[in-house]
Amino acid sequence: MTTDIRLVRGACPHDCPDTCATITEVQGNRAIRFYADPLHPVTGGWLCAKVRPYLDRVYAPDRLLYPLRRAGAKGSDRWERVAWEEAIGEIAARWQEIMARYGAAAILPYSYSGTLGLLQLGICNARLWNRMGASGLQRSICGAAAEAAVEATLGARWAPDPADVLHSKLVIIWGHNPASTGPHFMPFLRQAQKNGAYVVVIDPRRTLTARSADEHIRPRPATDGALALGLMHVIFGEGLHDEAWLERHSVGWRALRERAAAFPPERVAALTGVPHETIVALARRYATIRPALVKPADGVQRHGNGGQTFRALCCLPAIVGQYGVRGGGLMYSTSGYVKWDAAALSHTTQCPPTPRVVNMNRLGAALTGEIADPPIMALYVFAANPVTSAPNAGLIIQGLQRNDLFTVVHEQFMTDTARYADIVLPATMQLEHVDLHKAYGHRYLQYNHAAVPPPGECKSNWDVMRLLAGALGYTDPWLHEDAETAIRGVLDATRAGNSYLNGITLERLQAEGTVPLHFLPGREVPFADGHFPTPSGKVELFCEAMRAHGLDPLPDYLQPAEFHGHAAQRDGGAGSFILISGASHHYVSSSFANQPGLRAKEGVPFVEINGTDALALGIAHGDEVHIENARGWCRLRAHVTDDVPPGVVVAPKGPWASLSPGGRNINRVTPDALADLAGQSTFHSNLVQIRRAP
Ligand SMILES: Nc1nc2c(c(=O)[nH]1)N[C@H]1C(S)=C(S)[C@@H](COP(=O)(O)OP(=O)(O)OC[C@H]3O[C@@H](n4cnc5c(=O)[nH]c(N)nc54)[C@H](O)[C@@H]3O)O[C@H]1N2
Ligand SMILES: Nc1nc2c(c(=O)[nH]1)N[C@H]1C(S)=C(S)[C@@H](COP(=O)(O)OP(=O)(O)OC[C@H]3O[C@@H](n4cnc5c(=O)[nH]c(N)nc54)[C@H](O)[C@@H]3O)O[C@H]1N2
Ligand code: SF4
Ligand SMILES: [Mo]
Repeated sequence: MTTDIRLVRGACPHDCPDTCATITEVQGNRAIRFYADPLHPVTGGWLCAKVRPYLDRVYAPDRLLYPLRRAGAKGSDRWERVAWEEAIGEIAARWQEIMARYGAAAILPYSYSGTLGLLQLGICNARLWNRMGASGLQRSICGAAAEAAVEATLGARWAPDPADVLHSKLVIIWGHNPASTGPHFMPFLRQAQKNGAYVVVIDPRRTLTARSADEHIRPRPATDGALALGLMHVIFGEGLHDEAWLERHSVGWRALRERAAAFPPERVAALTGVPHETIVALARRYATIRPALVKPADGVQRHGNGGQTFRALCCLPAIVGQYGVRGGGLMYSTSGYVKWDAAALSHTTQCPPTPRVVNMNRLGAALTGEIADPPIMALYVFAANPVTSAPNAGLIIQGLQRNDLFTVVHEQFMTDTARYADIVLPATMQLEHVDLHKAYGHRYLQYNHAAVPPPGECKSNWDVMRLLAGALGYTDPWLHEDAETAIRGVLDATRAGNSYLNGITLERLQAEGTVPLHFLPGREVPFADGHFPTPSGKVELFCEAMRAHGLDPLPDYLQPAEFHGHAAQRDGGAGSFILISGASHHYVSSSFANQPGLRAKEGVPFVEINGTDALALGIAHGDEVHIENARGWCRLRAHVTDDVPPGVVVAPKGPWASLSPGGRNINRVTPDALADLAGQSTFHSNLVQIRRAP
């Protein structure tokens, strides 16, 4: 007997600006088809290569289905199955012991972006931990410096609708590779280009995005701050700035002009490696072609100087009066339109103060002694895979091997991190739980209905939190709400103070799936009313608030510490290389990197090296190479290509160590040093040595 087919609306939960609207066809209890919502204005009826075969992930034979307890040495991957009650009881008992002896600060929850849902991430990384008084996590692995720079300079993380690029005549995509990392922007960009827009990509690597640009400019890594100041130098010097706009809407433009005076094109050419004429031509284009859009993402700020670099990028549209113009301005992130009500989300007023905050980029150091009084004695990881994705992974593994550390990992798969757990709990996937999603690349909310029941004994993040709260004896109702009540509470509280949510109820989200944010007339284009929600009400080119971060209030260019003493102009062969490890095309960070179909497409983990360098090192295309620095080493397959310039090598993030040659991945060599702003990660300020593997 065949049962009817139901269509269930959902949202892609992964860390990607596009937050696609999805449809699952369900027959009985089984999802039989999964595809894009054809009517969503940004999803546009197609999903990316990663998520199109999503049912392979949902029904993967290696999914975790039952709680497991370690039955061998840490990391030995030997397990015994246990019942949920036993697992939860053991976790609660161990935590209570630790709290009694060291205080709850000795417990560290670690989560990041396996899902971006309001419930399964937002509420789950707040409520229980606040109630316990556990250590907080500084969530700075991704775009913290850019976020802080945008908020300080403009007052809010607002961005145009992606379709507004159809009004642009010049688009500068800066340290961003949307063809891989936010692919639903590309059809809009193609159309803009057909309409005559001139597209410039600024990236040391010839990315998929750069291939189809009108111009590709390749600065040396981490010199973008100098490049931006050099553009300002030319614009001010030639009187092409919009003085009337600057007078009315900005703070400190004359001081910034003085700063930019120190960056003449000759100096900037020497620093960046970008020819002098290219700098002058781009500055003139940017000042005269309107509307002009600058679209940066996070790759450019994962450097020691990422905060100041991003400050400089945020200043550019002001110099030429492009904020508030449709098709102009800055397109970084839309996530500031809806900031979930903090009290409703986390109930902090009913909780002890957070005792301390641990920077997630320093996880290895934190577990091995940097954090004391009390030391970290318990780690709870969910929606994250730090052994694969966090920097200086060797030190993290050293920490996870501590016999006195109690580690719990809630996961969908036996990841590199889960292998080091004492207890592994099986997690649901997006088709099996409910959630609400806002996007960082568009301005629609997406509701995700559960489509099928969880397989085996999988439980959602929120359901596990509720069990843990119960086992710890917490009776607060906000730790036990059902999923819908929790989402409704945060949505309703947020809507009360946020006009972008006018008329957006849970019922409407559930019925319609996709709901556009509400823009009051005249506010569709960010900053169109000339007001910036900064302390001055203006664009803060000179930003007093930067002093509190120990930074110059004016944007500046300083070389990251990792590069001090490193020859600016390399001769190839000798010395060290700058290693960039940005997004891979077929994975989202380490998510999907265990899926056979996608691994086959991505290929053996590789590093791109320029032909000149390869020749000098005796490396041929396809050779195995040894990459090394003081932090560690890994082995990758060499791709010899002029997609990377001499002196720079590129090895995409994502491959699991356990599925890589030698059982190691690129994060064995990446730095856990912090950037100049917001505790930002510095993955790309990374010097390595390379040689042919014996
Ligand atoms: N397919 C895929 N999509 C993803 C992800 C993924 O892993 N795979 N990750 C998701 C996540 S977590 C994020 S944060 C976003 C990131 O989105 P993006 O920021 O677009 O992605 P990245 O590849 O990290 O960095 C973009 C580019 O920055 C360049 N870059 C590095 N250093 C410099 C520099 O000094 N100057 C300049 N000008 N460019 C530089 C890199 O070469 C890279 O091409 O993408 C999301 N989407
Ligand atoms: N070398 C290098 N490394 C990088 C970067 C880089 O540029 N270079 N970029 C960094 C960036 S931008 C980011 S954002 C981080 C991301 O780092 P992480 O946040 O650690 O992301 P992933 O590695 O994708 O791991 C997410 C895990 O969550 C699991 N998961 C998914 N959904 C759920 C759920 O609902 N519940 C539970 N319990 N688990 C779930 C997935 O199976 C997956 O194993 O990586 C960083 N790593
Ligand atoms: S990863 Fe991005 S592009 Fe792919 S389906 Fe999800 S939201 Fe869409
Ligand atoms: Mo990220």
